[in-house]
Amino acid sequence: KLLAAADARSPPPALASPLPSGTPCPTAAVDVLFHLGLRVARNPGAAATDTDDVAALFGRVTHAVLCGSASRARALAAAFADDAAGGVTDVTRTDRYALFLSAGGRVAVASHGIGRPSVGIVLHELTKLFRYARAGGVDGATAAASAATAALPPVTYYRVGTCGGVGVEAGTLVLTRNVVDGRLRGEVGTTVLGVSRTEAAVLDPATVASLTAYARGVVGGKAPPPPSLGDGGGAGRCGGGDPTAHARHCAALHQVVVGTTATLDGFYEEQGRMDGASCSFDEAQRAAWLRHAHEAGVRNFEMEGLEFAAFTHRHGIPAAMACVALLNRLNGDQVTSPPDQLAAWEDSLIRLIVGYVQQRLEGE
Ligand code: R2B
Ligand code: URA
Repeated sequence: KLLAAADARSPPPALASPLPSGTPCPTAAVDVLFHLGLRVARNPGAAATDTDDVAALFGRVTHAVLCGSASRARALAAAFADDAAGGVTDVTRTDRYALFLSAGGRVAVASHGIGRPSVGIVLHELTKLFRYARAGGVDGATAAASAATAALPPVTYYRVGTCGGVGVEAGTLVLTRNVVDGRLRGEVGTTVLGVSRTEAAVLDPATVASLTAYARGVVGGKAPPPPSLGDGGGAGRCGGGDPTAHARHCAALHQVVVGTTATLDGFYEEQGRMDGASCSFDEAQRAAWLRHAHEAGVRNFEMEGLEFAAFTHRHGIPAAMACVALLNRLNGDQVTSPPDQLAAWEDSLIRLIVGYVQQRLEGE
């Protein structure tokens, strides 16, 4: 009976002819970026009260760094401020996502939470934010800002975070060449207006190559990590003689690997873990799947890359991903490194991305 009732329901309206990928949505006179807690007046004549002057705040942004947690976003923004004039502007308005401006307003740092839906939402709102900021569409006072920002390069997006290494040791920096799903396919599946579709998930090769070259210059050789990492020192271990502060600071990272990232929609079973609350496979099946992924070129597992790559590709946004491996999944499931070791790896990753973006800013 239930089946008959379901059949009788009218089918969802088919999305027969979708608009071209990345077509901007129509927007109201005041656009509420709900999860960021920002309100943007679109027209000079629109009510300027209760809206945020996004052109003044975000009009100079050329790099946007996204990471999982609010505290990591704050640490990233502070690290950018160490290296540039001006401090950090905290633009966080909700407890959904943290948002900071640093490096004199040229770098935005946001948290993205965990998983594809979470990163997808903040990507939509940030991208609209930067669009509005550059168009100067707030009020008359921002027309000058709009003219000044017209010539800026496009905003480059980065996802920096943690991951499970696949055949790479903890403390390895994994840079993503391409992203795949749990079936090792380089596309993301979504359902829009009742119609399922797939979309390519591709990172910008030029940005990936340039970040790789930088990372290889500052992260040390192929030797395994020395026994005591995270001591805050490490000068000389990183960068093969490179005297810069960034090279010294990235000492906790012991090698750079460029490879395929698999994005999974869960941390436990979806990543082949056997330490969740329940388990639908055995040791042999786990090992076979991890081996299969490794043989296909997968070097890390995480939870947002597919959405990040699909979104940035759809919008023509240059983007790259850098993640530090917290463990080698071929050896186990649990993250057992002590907190100060985890902090040292994350701090090194922050130093690395700050150094890279700083170098890019100098050339802009
Ligand atoms: C890496 O770490 C998080 C899960 O612990 C998730 O956000 C990811 O991609
Ligand atoms: N993040 C993940 O998604 N997986 C890991 O194993 C570690 C961090």
